[in-house]
Amino acid sequence: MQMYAMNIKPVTVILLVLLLVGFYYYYYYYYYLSQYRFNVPPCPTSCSTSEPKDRVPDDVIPTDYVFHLKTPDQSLADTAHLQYSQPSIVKGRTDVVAVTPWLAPIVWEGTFNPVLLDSIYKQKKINIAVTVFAVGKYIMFLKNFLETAEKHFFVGFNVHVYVFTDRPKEVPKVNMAPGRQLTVCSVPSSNRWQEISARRMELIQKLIEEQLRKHSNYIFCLDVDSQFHSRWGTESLGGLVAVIHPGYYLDDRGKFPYERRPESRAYVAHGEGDFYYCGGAFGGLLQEVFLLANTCRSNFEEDAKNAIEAAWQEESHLNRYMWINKPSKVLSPEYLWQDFKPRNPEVKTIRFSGVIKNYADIRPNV
Ligand code: UD2
Repeated sequence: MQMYAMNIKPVTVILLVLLLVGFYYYYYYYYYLSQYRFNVPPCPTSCSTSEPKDRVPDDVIPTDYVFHLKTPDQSLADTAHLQYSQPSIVKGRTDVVAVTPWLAPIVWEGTFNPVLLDSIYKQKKINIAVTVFAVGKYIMFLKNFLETAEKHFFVGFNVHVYVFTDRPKEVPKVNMAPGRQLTVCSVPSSNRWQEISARRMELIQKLIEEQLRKHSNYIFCLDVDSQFHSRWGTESLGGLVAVIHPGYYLDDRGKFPYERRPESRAYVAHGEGDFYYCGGAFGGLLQEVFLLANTCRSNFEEDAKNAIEAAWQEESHLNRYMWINKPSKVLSPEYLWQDFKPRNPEVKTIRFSGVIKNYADIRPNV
């Protein structure tokens, strides 16, 4: 009996050790894999950017919204949506580049078929959220923004516009088509425009976390001092979507107004970077925009603790983020032109543009 007990002890100890080692590996791999679930690449060694730790739970949206594009329903009596022109791999735009070096599409007029794309996304019954901030005197831009959005932005789709303002009573009444709605969110005013602009990331992150989960599939975050001129639709949908800034796309990247101080978490060194993207328009799937907003916000706050504000506030942080986390779709400057700029020949259509404004009149500070 005693001999039996003595033999049992080492076996029990070995089993316990094996069990503990098993648990350790299970947790290590679970944590490791969950870090990369949304394709957030590891930080390069030169990078001081803190990568986000918070995750939106998996149930926000099924991944097939990006990758699974299914031919529209063939059983419908009306087959007009199937009669689109034949695609070609040798004929098309030759005056612009329509793909990035990491093989993301760059969307220009003439590179997509709107009828085909709409019919694919129509059957997915997608919901699109839009954020727009109209704080202080910027409320004056809201009416035109909303009215032109009704005419051109995802016409025929479910669109929910979230207006963030300190002047809720001044939000204009704009007739919206069925399936489209507007929610006003009150935010405090500020006497620094830089803070208003930069705080958007924090509020976008909170909106996704607290309200959009399970309601929306995609989100676009747009500047209010802008207007739509022609179609902005399903061709713009993607995981992480960035818009090329109209002011710099012909320049050498050395001239891009990236944040150049290494002390800042928005830093991009000379000789690095891809494109210069707009802070005034970006979007994508909820999870991706959540990660972007969360990272930009925490890096902005970290900079503030060290008494540094990036050259172009959240636009600088966004540029840093998009350099590390390559956008899966890039929208050409058709998607954010500037009204004071004459149209360049490669820009066949202007879809959205920043209106002419007098900064001294509308900003709370200079
Ligand atoms: C650029 C960007 C902008 C932002 C900024 C840097 C474009 C077209 N614009 O524009 O997105 O990255 O650089 O901070 O890429 N706002 C208010 N009230 C204010 C001030 C700003 O509501 O008093 C909101 C409003 O939605 C506005 C946005 O913040 O559209 C950006 O501010 P801006 O238009 O004054 O910034 P701007 O022209 O320097």
